Amino acid sequence: MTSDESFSRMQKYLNVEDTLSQEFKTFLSTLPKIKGSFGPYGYLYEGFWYFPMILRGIVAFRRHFHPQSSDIFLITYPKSGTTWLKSLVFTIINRHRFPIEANHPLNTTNAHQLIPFLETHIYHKEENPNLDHLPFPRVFSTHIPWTTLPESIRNSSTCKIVYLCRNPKDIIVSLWHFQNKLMHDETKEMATNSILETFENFCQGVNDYGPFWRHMLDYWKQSKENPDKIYFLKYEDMKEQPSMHLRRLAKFLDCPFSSDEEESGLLEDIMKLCSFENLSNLEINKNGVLSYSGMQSSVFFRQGKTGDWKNHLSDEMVQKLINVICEDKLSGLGFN
Ligand code: PAP
Repeated sequence: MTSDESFSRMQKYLNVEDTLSQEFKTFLSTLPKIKGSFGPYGYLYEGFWYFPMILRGIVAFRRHFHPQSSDIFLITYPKSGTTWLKSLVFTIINRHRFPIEANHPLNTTNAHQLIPFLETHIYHKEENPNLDHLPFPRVFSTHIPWTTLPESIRNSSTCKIVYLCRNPKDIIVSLWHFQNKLMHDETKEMATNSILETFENFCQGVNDYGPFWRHMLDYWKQSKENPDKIYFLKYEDMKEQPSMHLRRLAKFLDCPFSSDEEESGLLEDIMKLCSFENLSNLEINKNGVLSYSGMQSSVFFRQGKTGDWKNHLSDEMVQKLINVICEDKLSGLGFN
């Protein structure tokens, strides 16, 4: 597929306005809306902002999804390391079925295809898709906030949730690059080119799935109350102490590493397979296209590092984010 064909498929995927049902349009008309920097309009639903295409998937998911007791949900705020988390969890839970060898699925398939997004993949095309073919345990991913998850998942005592969180300064920079990568000469309105605009929107919470701090805090609080159900992981910690966090993650997912596996160097092999350096250099991730969205797989790989915000955010911006947003919203809750 050429990049133009891929772009036109992606356009169709994002711009669903023409394909919305009358029922959904009526529903949208009841919601507060704001001109979006990415996409035509953002709509406020249960305290969070969404692009219509995403909201349609969320509504269908909430209406039709039935959790199974062994379901695993990988949840992130966008640009927090979703691709990495999907790669790691897929490899951990399938390590007996798919040993780390040349023909491992991650070598030929982008992680977003292996672990599908609920709202933008599974419930994007169909209102009520049949999920019977999925192997157990089923693993899904989503950016949906805690309070918008179906009650059946929130109340389940057996489903597991892994929430990956990232430094918001790096999220902003990653988001800005992502939006600009999706921008096309003819459709500049699709994305902003100014990091200041992305930054201001983020601070006001008016980007997809925003506000960030509420998204992250709700999962953090839930993880404190129910640590067997929600595992709260930080991108930066995973970078600093990968083995320790991989071990904890596998234990949380009820598939701990045996001492033989540890001694054989399996943890290091998993980290290597799922590393940014390895994945971003695979043909499938350099030139492949995601079948469900038409997006180039490469848009999910940029630097994969911590601290790039230092190259993009001014002191003033950092001060605003830390003082006004983070400390104001997070103080008193013991979140660092
Ligand atoms: P999302 O949009 O679905 O949430 P996500 O994977 O969170 O995808 O976004 C891409 C970010 O994860 C990029 O961050 P950056 O812009 O700061 O570089 C991307 O580089 C990073 N990323 C992708 N794969 C990996 C990986 N294997 N290890 C670490 N970071 C990764």
